[in-house]
Amino acid sequence: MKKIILTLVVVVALAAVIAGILAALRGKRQAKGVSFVVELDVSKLPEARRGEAIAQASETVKKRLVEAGVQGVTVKPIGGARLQVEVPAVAETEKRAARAAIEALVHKESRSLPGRVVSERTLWAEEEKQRGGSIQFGRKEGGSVQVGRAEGGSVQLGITLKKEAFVNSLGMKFVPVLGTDVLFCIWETRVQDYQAFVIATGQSWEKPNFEQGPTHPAVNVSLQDVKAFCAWLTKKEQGEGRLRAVESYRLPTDAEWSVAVGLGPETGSTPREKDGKIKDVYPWGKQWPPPRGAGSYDSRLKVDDYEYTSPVGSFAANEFGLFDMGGNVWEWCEDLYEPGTEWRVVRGASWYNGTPGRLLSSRRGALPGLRNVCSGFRCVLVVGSSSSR
Ligand SMILES: [Ca+2]
Ligand SMILES: [Ca+2]
Repeated sequence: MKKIILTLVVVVALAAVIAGILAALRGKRQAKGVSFVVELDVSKLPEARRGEAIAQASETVKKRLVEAGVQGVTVKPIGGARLQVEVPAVAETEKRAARAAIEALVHKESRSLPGRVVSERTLWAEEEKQRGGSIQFGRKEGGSVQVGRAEGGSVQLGITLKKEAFVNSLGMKFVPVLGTDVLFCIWETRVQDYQAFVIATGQSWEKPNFEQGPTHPAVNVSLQDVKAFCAWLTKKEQGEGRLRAVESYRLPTDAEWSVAVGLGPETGSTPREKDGKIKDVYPWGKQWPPPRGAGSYDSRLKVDDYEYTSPVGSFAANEFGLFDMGGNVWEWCEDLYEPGTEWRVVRGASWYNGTPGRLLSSRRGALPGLRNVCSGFRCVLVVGSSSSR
């Protein structure tokens, strides 16, 4: 009898140990990734256009994920109006953030085709294979979801999906720019935007000696004027509950502007040291002279049909969806051209410029911050998470 009881105890104990080992093994199992099925709502499209629209949404979503540094992602239509999105190396605990990110991305990239995630499945790996270059999804302060890439210990953040494609009270549109923590206005600040500020505050504003419509970029604005515009708009929209207390408008920094124009790493620590250093890179690419439609520049280049400024957004947008980064008006930045001086930085050249040196993406204009007819500005929106890294 005693023997039987002892055997039973041993068997139960062994079973418990085996169960424990299995549980521990399960716990250590690595997620290889996650697969989502996204269903697109095509009900508003005529039947004949649905197939093409689904294929297009699939391609755009994939492209944006790749641009954000997500490696090994696959996106493919799987019949019906459904897309299968497989993202590698997402930890089980981060699945929800990944799901929200994918959903928001689909929503953003297929505006006419609202989509939602209808199923998700974890893809398990046999062994741990996570190394540098793996994908991380995470939430930052303020609840924003970001897609990014971890490489050699440092995390390069990708798309900020909170407030993506934010439109403010003046109709100014803002989009995230990969590699910065802010949203950039896709346009230079327009006459109609600046006019609202002038009317509300009684700010003096002298119009230029050429014709400008309401969607042309505002000119004759000093650095002090444009900073006052940003402060006024921040206060107004915080008061209206459109912006949270941690959110605000300002000018881009010189470094943020470089990222937004698509420049690679620059050498030098001040705008002056970086000025004109990277040769042969222009906002439209590497060729000279610029191709037709490159932007609003000196009419002698024959790339546009405007003698002075053009309406914002008249030419193709860059990879981030930003217009007129090159040309139309020089854009004020936050920085001093060089510490210890009063010179301020403007970027991107204007309708008045047409020489190769002036039009380089790396070119800085150094101005005393005063009003002139070639300089305007572009706003960025700080979303309140830039201090967390
Ligand atoms: Ca022109
Ligand atoms: Ca410009």
